[in-house]
Amino acid sequence: MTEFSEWFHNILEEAEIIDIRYPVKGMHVWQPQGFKIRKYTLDILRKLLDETHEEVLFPLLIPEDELAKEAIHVKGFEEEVYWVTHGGLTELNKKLALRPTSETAMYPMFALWVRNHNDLPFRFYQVVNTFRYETKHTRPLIRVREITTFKEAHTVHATWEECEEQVQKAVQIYREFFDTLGIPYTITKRPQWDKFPGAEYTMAFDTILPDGKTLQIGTVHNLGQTFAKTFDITYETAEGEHEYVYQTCYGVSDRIIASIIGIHGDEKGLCLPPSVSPHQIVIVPIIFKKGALQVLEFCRNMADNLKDAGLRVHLDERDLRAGKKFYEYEMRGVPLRLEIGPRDIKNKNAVVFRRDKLEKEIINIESDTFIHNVNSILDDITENMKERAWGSFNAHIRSVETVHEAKKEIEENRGIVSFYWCGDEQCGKDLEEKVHVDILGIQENNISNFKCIYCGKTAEYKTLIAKTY
Ligand code: A5A
Ligand code: MG
Ligand code: ZN
Repeated sequence: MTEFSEWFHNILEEAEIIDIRYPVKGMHVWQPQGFKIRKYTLDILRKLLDETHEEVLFPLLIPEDELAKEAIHVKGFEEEVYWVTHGGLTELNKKLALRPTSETAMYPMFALWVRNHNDLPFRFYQVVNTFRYETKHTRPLIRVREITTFKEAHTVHATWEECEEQVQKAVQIYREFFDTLGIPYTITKRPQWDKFPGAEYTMAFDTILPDGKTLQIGTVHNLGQTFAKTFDITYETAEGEHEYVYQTCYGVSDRIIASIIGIHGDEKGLCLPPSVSPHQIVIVPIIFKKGALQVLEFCRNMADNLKDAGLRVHLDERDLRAGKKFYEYEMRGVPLRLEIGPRDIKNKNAVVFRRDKLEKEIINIESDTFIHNVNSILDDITENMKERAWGSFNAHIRSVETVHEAKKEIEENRGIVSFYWCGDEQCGKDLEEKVHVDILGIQENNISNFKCIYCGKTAEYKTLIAKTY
């Protein structure tokens, strides 16, 4: 693969996912193909969340005084907030922030909604656009200033234990979500200096893009009672006392789509998991002058049958060379291609091309089990893509025993390097500077008999470092 970022930009353009020519930095246009991938991806996520959450929709604008209430939170976002200062020509007497995230939009309302212990827990989510004036280099879908696909969940609990449980449940939901998409990940607890502003702690999912740099693709935050105290969110206990609630929030973004594209793609272009591909199957009729109509009719009938079975199928009747069509659908990442000519109809067998393996198989097209067989191939594609992605991911995680080794591994092979670390902030920051990496976080607690790779003190944590996006 050519340099990843070049490949990535080219495929976004060629496959008509995103148009980056919109004249505001960090803000881009979803084109129909991209929008469909986004939609199917969100469908999967919604389905997972809807089992235990309710979807809501809060306003985009947050009054300055609400945003400012939680001091640590606002400090974390102060350099990234876009402000609305005018209504027409009139200067507003209270500035309004474009939400960088929605804690300070939602929690004043939560304070009104939460009354009694019987009301709890609350589990809400919304899918919205959020705005962050990012100062680091912006990249489409990866670091944007308008995050167009910000799924944020916010939960409210009566006890710390329930809150902790919810963190685990959220991690489990994201696991399932990324597993469905075949996106590999590590789960770590971020260092204290890198947690979400206002959180007790942050759990993060990171994946590795083809250039060996990691991308944070999701975070789950235990907010404890920090926001509850700031926004006065209390509930009445069974004993009639008023207690502050405990909260969590967790989010994912457009980076999911970036990962699907980056991780599964290859030199031919996109390779989409069937679950999110706008077309799961394309039928390409192989037409000769003789018998053309018969082939088309057969293909239309086949397309109808596949559609009736709930599959997203496209019959390409355009008067173009088959080879040109093959090239296009390979580039667009369509998982399965069926090639149907007069001889195939006669023999009841056709060529089916798998985008993941770039291999052809023969499939019986007239048996009762045709639909079943197509479905099993699609399942096998999903499974194969997932295995392949995890294989490559695991090959890019190596554990080391010295700082020198860590530096060498990162410089030569990128990816993720793991070792034991004491957990001390100053030690961690020195290490980050010395090795030119970021600490992703800690993986396991309560390890004994190991020494910190950097300072030599007792190490309690297996720690992951990487060059990050
Ligand atoms: N309220 C919580 C959920 C929150 O805002 N968490 S967060 O700040 O960590 O953002 C959630 C996720 O959004 C991150 O894990 C990251 O995957 C993604 N994200 C953050 N900034 C982004 C940006 N500028 N562009 C694209 N995705 C971004
Ligand atoms: Mg930031
Ligand atoms: Zn140390």
